[in-house]
Amino acid sequence: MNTLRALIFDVDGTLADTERDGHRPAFNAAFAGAGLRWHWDVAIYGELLAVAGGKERIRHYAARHDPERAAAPGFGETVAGLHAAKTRHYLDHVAAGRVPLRPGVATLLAAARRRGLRLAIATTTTPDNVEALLRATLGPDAMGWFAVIGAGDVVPAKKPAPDIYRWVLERLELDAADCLAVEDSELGLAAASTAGLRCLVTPNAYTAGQDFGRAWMLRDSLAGIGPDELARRFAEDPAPPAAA
Ligand code: XBP
Ligand code: MG
Repeated sequence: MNTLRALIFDVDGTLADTERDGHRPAFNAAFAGAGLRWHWDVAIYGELLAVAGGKERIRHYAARHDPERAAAPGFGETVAGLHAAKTRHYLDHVAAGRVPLRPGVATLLAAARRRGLRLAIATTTTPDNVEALLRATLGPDAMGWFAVIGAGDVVPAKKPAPDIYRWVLERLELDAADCLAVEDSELGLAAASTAGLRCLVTPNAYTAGQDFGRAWMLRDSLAGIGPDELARRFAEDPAPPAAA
């Protein structure tokens, strides 16, 4: 029997709907600021979400839509500059309080803390973005709620690689079999599952319709689910297969 000891949350799409009206316009503002005629509309951005990570997403798009520029010397610095500008735009947006948490998230986090569960973050997004969101939505002490925050380039391979979950598990000093991942996407589910974690998936408008066959639990939202029920269900279920 396994005991639930920690919840490991993805950020984008899971804690908050950050993509369509947060990251996407920030990318577009960075492109416009650099004089590029690139624009990611809602549909294009949905397709680009198949690539995790902002810098990786820019490179992927450029290779297909602006191949000469992408092949030119110095394009690596161009990407770094665009991404830094994008992050500044995104941080302004979040700090202004324009990105609320998804329903049930704040309640679940607070209840999990009261129950003594440890909390952690495993995300591909930039660390500053995580801090800005937690502070803007949960208050100035919110970073301290999380025992481990794994974000951005701390691991070279982003989701669906399991690396960020393994990085977090190592620092939590817990077995995957005693932790639950919370994700919104197929990429995130793959990362968590390959790391040997059970995964609760709560899809959003961009990820609904993806394949969540490997999910331990699938819910429209985190509202109405508490740590007691999660821990009970967790204890009843056999451990997932050992991590690959
Ligand atoms: C989220 C992402 C992130 C954001 C952009 O994936 O892919 O890259 O879209 O953030 P997940 P950065 O929710 O699976 O972690 O621009 O800071 O990379
Ligand atoms: Mg996500």
